[in-house]
Amino acid sequence: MNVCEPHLHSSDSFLCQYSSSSVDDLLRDETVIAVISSGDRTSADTDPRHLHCVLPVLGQTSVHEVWYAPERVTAGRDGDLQWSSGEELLFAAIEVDERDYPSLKTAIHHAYVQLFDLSERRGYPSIVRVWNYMPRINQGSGDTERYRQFCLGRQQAFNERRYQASAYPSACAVGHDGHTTIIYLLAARAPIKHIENPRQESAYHYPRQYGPASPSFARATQVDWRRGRQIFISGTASIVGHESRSPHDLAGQLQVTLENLEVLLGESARVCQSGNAPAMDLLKVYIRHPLHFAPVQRAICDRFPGVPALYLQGDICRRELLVEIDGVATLGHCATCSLPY
Ligand code: 3EB
Repeated sequence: MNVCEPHLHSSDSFLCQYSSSSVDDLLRDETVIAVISSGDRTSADTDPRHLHCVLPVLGQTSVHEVWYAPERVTAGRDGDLQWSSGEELLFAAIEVDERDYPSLKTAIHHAYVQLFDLSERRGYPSIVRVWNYMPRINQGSGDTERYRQFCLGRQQAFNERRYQASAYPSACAVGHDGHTTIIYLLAARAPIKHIENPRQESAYHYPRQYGPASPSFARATQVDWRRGRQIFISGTASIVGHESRSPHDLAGQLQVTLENLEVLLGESARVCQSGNAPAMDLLKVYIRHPLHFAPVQRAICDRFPGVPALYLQGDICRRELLVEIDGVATLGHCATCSLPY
């Protein structure tokens, strides 16, 4: 009898881990493709694999998000870009100071075009996941709101580089109090599959009331690495259909958000023809008000016991939203017979 054992468990994500080791120690490992630091800046970022993010860490002092390739990586800088790559995977990042551009929209457009062109040039055309951290995301009213201007610049870049909506990557877009926008991404050599959430309107189909350009992202993305199949989950918040639920109400939003994640994990299993729901490996939680940290942490630990979670203070792109959760999950499948468990 041929018995398939799961090759991966939720507790041993092979791709990403949180660590509080020193940046220097982490970078000494040549299979580390990226170290994203949050919290206090503890070292000069000279290595192109290291990126410092301005979002304050809640509940800890400083934590690093560490991404691994199974093999030694190559790294470099290219104009404003920093990147590193392994055989299957590219990490790329850009920090843009919008004061160097006519507008936020043009700065974002420029950043995205550069990231897309680098991914193409280096041979990783499948953009899996993008993290967007921008200053004062909720400032401005109506269509001048900065998040909406950001969406315009981003959409223009996707259009120009001929990405169809079905190729939009998973993403998150979170605000902070700093001055520069930080965008980083992971891209793959191999084809990938994007997944939508049946409980939510696709963001790229949000109606006009949310801005002149719909947000360009997928709800989740499936990637088959040699090491196994992973699901990247976009920032997920208290939105059903296209409407915010439980505005300004933390308990209500946590419930809706966790339900949205549940539905998305179920949909990922369905799309990937897996009998099992993906196992959550890691969570990244954005919280608007630092005082909400304890109740958010409690809800997350109840629902995802034992799953490492990083809590950051960040502004969610709709003012009435208080919390957003993203993460990485593993979908087990048998590497030898390709059958789902
Ligand atoms: C939402 O579902 C909440 O603009 O890249 C989540 C994930 C959100 C990504 C983005 C925005 C983005 O619309 C906000």
